[in-house]
Amino acid sequence: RLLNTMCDIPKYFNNHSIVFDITFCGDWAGNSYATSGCPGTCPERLMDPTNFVHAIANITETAKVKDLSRNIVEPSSSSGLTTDHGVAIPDTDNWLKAMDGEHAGPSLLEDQIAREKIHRFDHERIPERVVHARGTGAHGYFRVFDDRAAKWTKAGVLTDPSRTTPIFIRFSTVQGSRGSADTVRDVRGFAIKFYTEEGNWDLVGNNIPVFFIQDAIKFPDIIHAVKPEPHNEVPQGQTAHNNFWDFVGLQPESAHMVMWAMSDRAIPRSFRMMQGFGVNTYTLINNAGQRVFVKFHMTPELGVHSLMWDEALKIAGQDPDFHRKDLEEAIKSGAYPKWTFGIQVIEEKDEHSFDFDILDATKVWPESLVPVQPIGELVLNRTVDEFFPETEQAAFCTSHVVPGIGFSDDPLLQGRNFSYFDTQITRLGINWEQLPINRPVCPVLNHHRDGAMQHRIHKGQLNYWPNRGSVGHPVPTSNGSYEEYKQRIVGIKQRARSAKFQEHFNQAQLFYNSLTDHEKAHLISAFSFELSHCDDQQVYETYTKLLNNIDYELAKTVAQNVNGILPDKPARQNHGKKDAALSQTHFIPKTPTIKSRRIAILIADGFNLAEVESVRAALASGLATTWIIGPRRGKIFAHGEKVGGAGLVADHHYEGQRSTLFDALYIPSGAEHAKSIASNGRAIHWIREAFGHCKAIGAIGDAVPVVREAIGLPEIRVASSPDSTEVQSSYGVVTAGKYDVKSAVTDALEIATGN
Ligand code: HDD
Repeated sequence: RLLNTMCDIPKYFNNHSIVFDITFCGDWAGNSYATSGCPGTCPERLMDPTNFVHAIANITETAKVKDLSRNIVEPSSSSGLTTDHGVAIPDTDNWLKAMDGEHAGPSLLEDQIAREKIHRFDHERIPERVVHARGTGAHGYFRVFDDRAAKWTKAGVLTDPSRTTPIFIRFSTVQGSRGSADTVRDVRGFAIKFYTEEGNWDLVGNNIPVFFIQDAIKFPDIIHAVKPEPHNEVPQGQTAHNNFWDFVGLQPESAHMVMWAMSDRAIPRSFRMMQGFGVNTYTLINNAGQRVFVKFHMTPELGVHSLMWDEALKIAGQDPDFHRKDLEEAIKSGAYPKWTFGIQVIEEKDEHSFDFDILDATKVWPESLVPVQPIGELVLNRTVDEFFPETEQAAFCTSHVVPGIGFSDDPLLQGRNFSYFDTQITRLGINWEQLPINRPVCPVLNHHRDGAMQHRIHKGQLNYWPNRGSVGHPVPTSNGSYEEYKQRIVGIKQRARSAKFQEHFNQAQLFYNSLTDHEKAHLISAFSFELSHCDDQQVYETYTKLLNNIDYELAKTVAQNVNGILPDKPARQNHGKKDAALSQTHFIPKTPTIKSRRIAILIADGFNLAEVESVRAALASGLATTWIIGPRRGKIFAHGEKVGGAGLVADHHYEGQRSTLFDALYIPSGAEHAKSIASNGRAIHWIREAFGHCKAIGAIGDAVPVVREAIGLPEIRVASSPDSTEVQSSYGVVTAGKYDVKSAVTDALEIATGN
């Protein structure tokens, strides 16, 4: 009977392969069990959580892909078009009409086929996320390097190196609506769903390690202030407006996060080149029941890189889907985005040993005090098959953790734990966790029933607990279950914040001090841009005044730029402390890489083909992608080649793309080709703009004077003679009189090894 029942169980678990971890009780194999129970007290023993037969799924990297495959509809040419109720349709182009001979008559409401098509269309949209509406997602996996985290946590996902846990990540912006541009200045969401053997773990973080507010009750205020203003729904995808700056000017706890949001972090080059942070303080619990505080970190393999503000603004118009396409392009080309997963750990005994409260989400745990310990890696290796059912219907909850991971009293996290489940009910309905992208790959069995869009059909009579049932019905179990950490709580009920939560400027200053000069300059420009967009004098004056609490020079410069309040002395002394890991330059990979970088090759008829081919091959060896940009999209003829020859097919016309969409520019030699480029305004603009955005430019032979002229910088170093293969590099411009095609192999090797 037991075996028969076991054979039935997979049905409850949607036919997943299941590894049973069974404790037999006594002589339970007796066949009189069903009617009279096993000798002694079997039914009671079953109800005793310690004896529950617990099923654990054997999850692999592809488990979620397999799970989703149950819902995949393959394109099919063999089956005809049907209605939703499966009836074949002969014509989906013409509404049923009462035709008057050859002339159109009224369309008939009786046409159930047309009605169905229109009904379905009318209801295609669901509410967009109240924040983070614009986003994109991908599948991948997570694994740990070894079991080094086992001393802190019993979570298998964080300690068992034999596991490969499937993941889904959704990146997002915060302010804009679903159709807003990717490259706006904004925080980026970094939400991860780990489909673990013990259930789903959702880590819902950002690319900035701190938050605007300390207490979740302020969330509606900050979001109302940042979102488009209520009277005219302006602006879209921007914080550059009165309401945002009004709020943060009156809310000094936001000061630290505002510094990050005005830094280059808020205009990433790619989702693949951002750090991710869990932001809130969580806890880890080990097998001995001991607890530590933890923060989660994701560090990108490619380093942390940003756009320049001018680029970000232009790309928002030129290619509003820039980040979305970048992620797809990288995954499809095999340059799988990868992050090291690390943790910062603080022992319970040290909770109060810092000059900030470790439960305050407006503070980082400086890495100089609490180092990040790498424990695993995340890789994205699969794009979604369809955006809506996967990315749009993906729904995350900070409250979804697995045994071994817990919460802290971080007041922001506590509120988040309520809010996410709640919002999914509005967006997707109460059964949102049954949607393919959200459902766990391990068994889900309980007495929750019904609700709109219920997809599960539970067999049996019993939908409550306790019940008179036996095997096949879920019973509470302590075997591998989630157990709350036994935390002693003593308190006086009051609306208040603890003392250390009152200090707001130390870490804003630490962040500013830690930036390089160019990062500081970018930050000053960002403040100046944003506050210039505020036309309410009270707003920009209040904020420039607040800046003086962070840094006197910063406040002075911004105040001058935007006509704010010019301070005559610092509002508080700069403590002068720095932390290297706060500057994004800290994350430049030890071995520089051009993997997945986009390089534009600007050509015209008469270019040097052999040179282009060998440079391309060298770049490809470093896994960069090259794009031919020509005076027309189609064949461009090389020097010595007849019109009508094979040519090199340009991927884009000069007007079809802009330098902003590429990381570097290379112009080969070739006299006629160089002459054409020099006389084409758009081609010159390509060179000037690339230089203005500090992109690497390579030019050889006849292209060198063209580049020099376009940039208007005679100081650029060039080879001593046009025949020289000697490479000169200055101001990011690399030139040579001649390219020794044979050296392509050496160049490739240097590129591939990052030298
Ligand atoms: Fe939130 C979405 C990140 C504070 C309430 N949040 C959302 C998403 C991310 C974050 C990445 C998008 C998830 C997705 O891709 O579907 N939120 C954060 C971080 C926070 C934070 C890092 C601070 C540490 N959030 C926060 C607070 C509240 C919310 C304090 C409410 C009290 N967040 C929501 C939400 C959203 C959301 C309204 C909108 C869509 C969703 O949840 O699923 O519930």
